[in-house]
Amino acid sequence: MKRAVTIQDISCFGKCSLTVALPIISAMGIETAVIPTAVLSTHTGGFKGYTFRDLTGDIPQIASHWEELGLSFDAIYTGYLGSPDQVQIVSDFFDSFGKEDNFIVVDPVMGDAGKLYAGFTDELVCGMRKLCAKADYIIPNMTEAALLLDIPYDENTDEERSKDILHSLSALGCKYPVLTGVRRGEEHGAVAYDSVNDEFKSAFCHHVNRQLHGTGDIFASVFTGAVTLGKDLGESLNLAVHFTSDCITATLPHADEVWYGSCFELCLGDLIHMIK
Ligand code: PXL
Repeated sequence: MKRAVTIQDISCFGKCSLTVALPIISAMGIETAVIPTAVLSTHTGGFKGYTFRDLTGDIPQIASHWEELGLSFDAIYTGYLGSPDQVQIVSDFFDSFGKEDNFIVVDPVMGDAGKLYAGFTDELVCGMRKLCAKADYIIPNMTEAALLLDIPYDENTDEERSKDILHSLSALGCKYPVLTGVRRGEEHGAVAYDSVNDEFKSAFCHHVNRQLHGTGDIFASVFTGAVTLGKDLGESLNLAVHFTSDCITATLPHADEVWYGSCFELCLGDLIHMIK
């Protein structure tokens, strides 16, 4: 059985980060260990007055206990990190647990639609850039790619620009950058660059016009799970694009009640079939 560890916050209500990654990666038949980086009462998108308990100090203690136990992971996947200190600690975790025969996925969660998420600073952006250099796969959206590359945000994701951005992202040091939220006419999807073989991959499906919180986390979780199961870059991209789109579609009839996230739970059964 494969084993992954995911390092990100737990937003107690709101369907993102760990409350998405844990059920999705587990449903894919992968043992999923977690390191919660912070506990929030809700996610920060649209809720007011949320609580935030920083667990930065716990991360090195958890890591050293795991080192004593001799634990190892097939995949290490990080998402939302709440502070620049956390970025450094996660970087140390990569040094301890990253091996020749496993891989690291960094989802540089920092913002969307051209805006940084609440509480994020330039220092965190700088730290995230360094973390991306240590990753095998990074999964930014256009906002995060612009922040990582220090270029102005621009929604244009035509083929030439996406390829330029992927090239520049790979120059940060990661082998396989993946760019999400890419539009091509009526289609929506993701593109990736395999810098080892100098090949581009892409996956698209029909665009569903609805922005929902946590869809980036759904994409990154399915993608990480698929690579962990040994699927290649193109297949993993395809699965992540189609499953994320299915989750958005499944949410449409409930979109007024569930404004804070997607009804991904309704699609978990299908995911089990999609990976066969
Ligand atoms: O989905 C990304 C995410 C993760 N964690 C927290 C968030 C967000 C996006 O808003 O607020 C706490």
